Amino acid sequence: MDCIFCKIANKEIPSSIVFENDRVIAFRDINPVAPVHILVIPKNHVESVQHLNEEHYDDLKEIFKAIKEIAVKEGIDKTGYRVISNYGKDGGQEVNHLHFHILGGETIGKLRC
Ligand code: D5M
Repeated sequence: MDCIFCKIANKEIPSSIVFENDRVIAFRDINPVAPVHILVIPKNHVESVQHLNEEHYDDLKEIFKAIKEIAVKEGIDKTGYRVISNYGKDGGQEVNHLHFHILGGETIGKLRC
């Protein structure tokens, strides 16, 4: 499968990794729209929120644990941040591997990514 985020998860292409465990990897967005802009993904390929089912629940648990931990590491746990997952054409999804954007480091306007 030709998936850029699978390649990042498999370390086939470089990325700026900020968190990793056996299920989840997080890296800095290549086109940041905020001072802190990090993508959190499951290592196992799943296309989007709309494609999730029970077999992914353990990954989701780890993703949201990771988001909290990353926020603390990045120093945005007190000031706040936004978590976004785009799906499909109208949602503006560009990469078809489930990912959660973490945006922070300044007051985030309504629409960004
Ligand atoms: O957002 C997909 C996001 O993925 C977009 O903000 C750019 C980012 N991106 C694409 N390729 C890379 C690499 N190689 N490293 C880091 N970030 C990347 P979406 O929600 O699908 O619109």
